[in-house]
This record gives sequence, C-alpha cells and structure tokens, in this order.
Amino acid sequence: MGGRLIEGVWYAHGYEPDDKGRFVRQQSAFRDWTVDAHGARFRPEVGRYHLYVSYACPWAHRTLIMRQLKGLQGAIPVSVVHPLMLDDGWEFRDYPGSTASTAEGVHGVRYLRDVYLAAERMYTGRVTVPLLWDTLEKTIVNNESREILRMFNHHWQAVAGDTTDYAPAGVIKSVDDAIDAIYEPVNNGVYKCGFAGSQEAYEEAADALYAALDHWDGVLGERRFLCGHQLTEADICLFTTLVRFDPVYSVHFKCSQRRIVDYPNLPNYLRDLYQRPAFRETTNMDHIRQHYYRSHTFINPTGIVARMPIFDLDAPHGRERLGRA
Ligand SMILES: N[C@@H](CCC(=O)N[C@@H](CS)C(=O)NCC(=O)O)C(=O)O
Repeated sequence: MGGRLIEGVWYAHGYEPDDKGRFVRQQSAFRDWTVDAHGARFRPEVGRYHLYVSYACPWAHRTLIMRQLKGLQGAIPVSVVHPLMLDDGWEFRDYPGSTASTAEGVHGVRYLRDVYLAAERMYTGRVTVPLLWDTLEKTIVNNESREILRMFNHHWQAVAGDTTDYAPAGVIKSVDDAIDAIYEPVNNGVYKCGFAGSQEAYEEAADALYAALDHWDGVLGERRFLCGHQLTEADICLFTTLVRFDPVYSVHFKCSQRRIVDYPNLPNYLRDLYQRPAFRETTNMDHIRQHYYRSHTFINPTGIVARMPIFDLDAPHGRERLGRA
C-alpha cells in the first residue's frame, strides 16, 4: 500500500484521511521545468532526461501518451515500475506479464524511493510517479503530471517527431479550465470515492463525480473533444481516468452509480481516443488491473482481480460526424 519518506527514512504507511474521512492527495514537491530557452537550467536535450512511470497510474499514463504523440520516445527513455505497490512502495523488478516492468535505467536501484533520495537525501513526502529525472544535474526536475504534459507539448518542439500542439494559443485557456474542472471531481474524485473513510465522505465524492460526468457527457454530445474539434491535453487528462473506470473504478472504488458504458456519449468518446496508437499502445490493462485490485489490500483484502467487463473499445465510434480529428 506504499508509504512515505520522512526526512529520508522510509515508513510503510497507507493514506491518512482528514477528520471527515476524506482522501487528501499531497501536492507534488518537484516543480522545475524543462524550458527551451538560452540559459535555462533544464534545457530539453535528447537523452538527458529520464521518465519514471507506472502503466497502472493514470497520472503517469498522461505523460506516456504525450511522449508518444510528440514522437519523443527516442529522446526521453522510460523506466516502468512493477504493477504492485506494496510496503516498499513502487519497485523495479521482473514482471512476467504481457509487458514487463523494466529494470531501473539510471541508478540500478530497486525502489523508486531511492531515486527520490538520490535527488534529496532528506526528502519528506510520498514517492509517486510520474517523475522526470535529469541525468546531468542528477536531480528530479518535476513530479507533477500536468506540468510534465505541458513541457513535452510546448518545450520539446525542437526535437519532437511531431510538432502538433495540444494546447495551442487559441484554446489554451479553455484547455486549462477543462483540466482544472475535471481534476477534483473526476481524476481525483474516483480515488476520493475509493479511499473514503466515512459514508459521508464517499457520498460527497460520488455526488461530485457523477455531476461532473453527467456534465461532460452532455458537452461531448455537441463536440468531438472537450475543447472543441481538436484533441487537446484536456482529453488526455480525462482519457486516463475513463479507460480505467469500468474495469476498475466502478468495482474497486465503488463508482457504481453509472459505468462509462451506460452514458450516451462517453463510450464513443473513449473509443475515439483509445483507437489512436499513442493512447492504445500506452494502455496496459494487465498492469492497471493487477495494480489496483492487488495493491490496495485495505479495500480489497482478498486481492481478487475482478473480471473485465464487456466493453469493446475497438468498436466503431462514429464521432467523425462531430468535426475534424
Ligand atoms: N499530482 C500527481 C499525482 C501522482 C500520484 O499520486 N501517483 C500515484 C500513482 S497513481 C502514486 O505514485 N502514488 C504512490 C503513493 O502515494 O504512495 C501527478 O499528477 O503527477
């Protein structure tokens, strides 16, 4: 179930709800940016940075999608943690599954916490993915998915294999507003349902989650993507929660009022995104299901992995009628 570092010492530790039983996510600690500007401390350079991810994690998944959309796979290597996050937190070890987790690529260490400690010997906080490591200064640049997403999109154009902008000037405000609007009730909201420590906290989170899903389902009846006719960062942010929703959140996190497949517009929106290579090839259902059902032993003590629901992500989505891709 993970743990946290306190002044450089590891303590196995679950999540602590607030006094009303609500799940509270910590703020990310490393917030520097790779910037494509002369004299910048962290300049984008091929091979200089290393991305640490879990295929299971919706936040890390965002960065993998953008890395692939921009054709940055050759520029930014990746290490993938084992899907189970147990008492030692995220770990690098063999996983004989459909897609193996990788050995740690930079330091040769066993645990992700060792990478945090390499950056800051007295680090206090949870040890989370994604994180972007700088092999030159030997430190963590950033561990906040939304910012890593924006960096890959805007600051790596000089080396990107595809320079399509997923938050162009004309819509960047509505992209940021949409990302803000879906963060608490949806992306974080499923966790607030699942990790609620009281009925009241659960009801509050479920109300907010379903109000938001109802709202965005309505919006997506009128337009192909969250911010209009073009795919943006906001769609990436919503996708990584939607694709986990029916297989995991609806069962494991008690997001049970409605599945995605029960909505009028969200299922085909999800298919429209999933059928693009950068989304499909970074979606690892095996890591996702193994991670959630088997790491959160306090909500699923048997570790039994629920069956995949019937939901064909490859079925025709018909959303071309709403506008260009
Ligand atoms: N705000 C962060 C959240 C990252 C995060 O919480 N990642 C989870 C995995 S889904 C994690 O690594 N949790 C480990 C822990 O809390 O011990 C982001 O968006 O990057």
